[in-house]
Amino acid sequence: MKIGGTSLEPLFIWKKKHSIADAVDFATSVAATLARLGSGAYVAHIGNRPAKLLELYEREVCPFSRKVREALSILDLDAIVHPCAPEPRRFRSAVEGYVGKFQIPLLVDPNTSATITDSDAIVRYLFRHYGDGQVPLPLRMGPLTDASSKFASLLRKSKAAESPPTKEPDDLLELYSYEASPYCRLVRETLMKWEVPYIVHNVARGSPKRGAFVERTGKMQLPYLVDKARGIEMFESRAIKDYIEDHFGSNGHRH
Ligand SMILES: N[C@@H](CCC(=O)N[C@@H](CS)C(=O)NCC(=O)O)C(=O)O
Repeated sequence: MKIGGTSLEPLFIWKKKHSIADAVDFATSVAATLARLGSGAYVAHIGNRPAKLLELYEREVCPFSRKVREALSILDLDAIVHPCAPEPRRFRSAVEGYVGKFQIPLLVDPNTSATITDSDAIVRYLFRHYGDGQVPLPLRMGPLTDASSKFASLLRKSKAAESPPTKEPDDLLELYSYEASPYCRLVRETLMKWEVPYIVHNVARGSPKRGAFVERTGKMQLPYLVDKARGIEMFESRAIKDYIEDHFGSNGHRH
């Protein structure tokens, strides 16, 4: 069909592949990024690199965890992520073991043996140890930072549904991502839902790791999932979400 010389075919194909619910889901993910003024979209302030991977216990929809993920993206830092669902199960005792109670975000740095809670303390620590010591404005506006992050969490609250525990994967998944990407968020939410631990390779805009990524995959597109145990690598948030649901969700034990 053509209107005013413009073919509407692409629109119909898009509608067939995506439901209205998908469109709303993506729109609120974009809005969450906008609420935080795109913080975590660009790399900056890079300093020393850690020899061993940092470990983060967090929750995708937790406003305080978001601040820490933004800092990791800005500083181009990878980490082992232990995503905690709203009713945390898999990592509850590990967090309680470190903190004495369940509180996230929790950063464990095996390089310095530091164990830090409180998002502002973690952000300051990261920029001091792995940056140039300067915390960027969107992360140091106190109550305004927290309010905008809480608003972003509100927009994605429906993604925090409770899920039954599932089998832990044998090997850590690896996700190429960055905090401000609306598509990457959809994947991270699915990992949170099933509490699937993974290594996050943050490759925000300007990341020095982007060249190697393109060499490896042939193009610059995120998210990108690697499941070494199964020899799987894939693009496309929808396909990755389905893959996680199929292999690590409630049907995971069947694979
Ligand atoms: N001031 C702390 C607040 C952290 C906080 O309130 N975290 C919540 C999650 S957003 C929590 O751990 N709640 C306990 C629970 O979920 O059981 C920070 O900035 O990190």
